[in-house]
Amino acid sequence: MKLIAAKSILKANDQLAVENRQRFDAAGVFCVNMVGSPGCGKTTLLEALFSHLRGSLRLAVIEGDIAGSIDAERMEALGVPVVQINTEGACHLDANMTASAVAQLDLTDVDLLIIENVGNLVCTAGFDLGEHLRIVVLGATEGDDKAVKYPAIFQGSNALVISKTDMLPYTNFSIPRITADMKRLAPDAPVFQVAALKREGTPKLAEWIAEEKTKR
Ligand SMILES: Nc1nc2c(ncn2[C@@H]2O[C@H](COP(=O)(O)OP(=O)(O)OP(=O)(O)O)[C@@H](O)[C@H]2O)c(=O)[nH]1
Ligand SMILES: [Mg+2]
Repeated sequence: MKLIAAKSILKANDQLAVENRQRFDAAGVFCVNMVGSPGCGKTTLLEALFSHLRGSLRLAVIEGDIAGSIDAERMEALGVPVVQINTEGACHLDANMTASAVAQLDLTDVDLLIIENVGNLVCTAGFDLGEHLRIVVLGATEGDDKAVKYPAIFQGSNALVISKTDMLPYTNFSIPRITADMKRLAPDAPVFQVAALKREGTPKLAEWIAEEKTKR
């Protein structure tokens, strides 16, 4: 019997992630990995962030989806350079897929690269892509218990974005509860509240990302 431990696969991924990060650093590219469950509002948030940042930073996107190019088309419509990765079933991106996508981009033209990971709160947690920041997005319609139930992704993130806050009046989602849970899991991570469709809260998040970039 041949047995491959998941640990060794993760180790190989970590090595590739280090190489991706070195590549980004050498090119002066700041990389953000955006994670969250399907439909939590990642692409809509990207659309808002780009409208705020495009005057000051040169942007590019890698879109991770199991199939199709819907999100990449949304980015293309904004004139943002984009590479779509189709994982064909895999529930997360890994550092190897990221490296292949990065090879399709001209990094000399990029200041901020945002990777929209496959919609998933579980598998995405275990795979470093080489990013500088990981941002987890949680919709106000998804339940305020998610940090307790899916701790790894929250623990491994540098910020929590509560999205769709315009829906708060229609749910029992408690901002104090999720904020307290995030504080316990990732004490240094700020919590943002956004309603991306209305561009509410998104300027502040864009400002924070730009500020984090200057720290590298
Ligand atoms: N009410 C409300 N709906 C939103 C907001 N942001 C996104 N949505 C809606 O949520 C749905 C999913 O949004 P997307 O941005 O495509 O979500 P996503 O996380 O990129 O989805 P996947 O890539 O499939 O994982 C769409 O119908 C959006 O219009 C918001 O601020 N308020
Ligand atoms: Mg999307």
